[in-house]
Amino acid sequence: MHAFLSILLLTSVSTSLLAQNEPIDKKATRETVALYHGLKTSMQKGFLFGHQDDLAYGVGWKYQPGRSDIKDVTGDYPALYGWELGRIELDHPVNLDSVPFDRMKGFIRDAYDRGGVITISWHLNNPLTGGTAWQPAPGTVASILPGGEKNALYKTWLDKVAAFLGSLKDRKDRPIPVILRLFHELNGNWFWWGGKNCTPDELKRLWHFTVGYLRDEKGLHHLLYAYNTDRFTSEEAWLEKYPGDEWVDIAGFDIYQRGPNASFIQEFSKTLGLLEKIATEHKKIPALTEFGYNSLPDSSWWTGVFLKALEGHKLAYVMAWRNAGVKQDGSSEFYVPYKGQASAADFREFYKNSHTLFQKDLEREKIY
Ligand code: BMA
Repeated sequence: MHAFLSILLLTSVSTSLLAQNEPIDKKATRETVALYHGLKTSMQKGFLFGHQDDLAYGVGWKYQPGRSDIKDVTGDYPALYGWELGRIELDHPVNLDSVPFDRMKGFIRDAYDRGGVITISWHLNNPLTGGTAWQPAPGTVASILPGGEKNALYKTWLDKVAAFLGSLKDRKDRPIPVILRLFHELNGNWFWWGGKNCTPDELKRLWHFTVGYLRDEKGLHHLLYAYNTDRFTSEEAWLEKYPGDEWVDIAGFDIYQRGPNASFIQEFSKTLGLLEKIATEHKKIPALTEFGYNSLPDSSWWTGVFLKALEGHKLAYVMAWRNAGVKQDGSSEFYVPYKGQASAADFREFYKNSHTLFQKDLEREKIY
């Protein structure tokens, strides 16, 4: 009797441990579960290197089949690709950075075909005012929660996102797993869902509603969910709007260098330590969901600053923001080198480092 009870107990303990070691979606597809475990395994060796909009354009070029600034510099593709859905909610054919959604679908398929990992963000407009994501207004989050005046509108927006995500299929017609990064940088005040523009409780309810809608109403089971803040200085700050362990797969933050190297290395490294602690305690996969040093003015930034700060830390992936080049307003924006850029040679050294994983490393890792 005693032995029987303890076996029972052991079984239930190991099941609950196991339960925390799986995607939050209990019906996640085989490939999605494989990605989840693949990331946990690959992070023991190093981090996947990712880049936003990598295949769509780079500095000085747009839509050249097979091209990528990372490939121009290293001869290899990134391991992870970021894409953005802003304006899909308005039925626009192109996103807020002019990337056509139909082309995006093709790029996602090509990357997945090579074993690449896909992550998607959504700078959705303000559903209350019709302004952009950067135009907060009091009551916006409350207005789209169930019972709110814009909940029905928000559901139609989620329907469009779900249709796009649902249409991402591989050559065998199976859904392509996507890391969906909802309501990013939510500790900053610049987005309508961020900082003081809503209460922690409102954001948590919005998260629960959104995940529940996509997963249970729309039946999408090829998604991992990433929760990320901007730079932060304490565990409490990161957790302020955290929707709970059963609602998040990946834990991350975004950070951009805007000041001197030494203080950036110190802050970045300290923040990575905090993230690792949080990820361990909450059994989540840690990731640097966005980073960059605009226009890369330091020719040895990759090995001298970025790698230095990452030393001794474990992350599943890091994702550099987009190589927009010269934008319509005349300003310039890029975060990975293009051929001939000052930090290109150093980026090749970074590429050779055993902790940085690109496409060719993925072929060995078999992440899916
Ligand atoms: C910002 C900039 C903008 C862009 C936005 C959404 O950080 O790159 O140019 O429109 O992200 O992708």
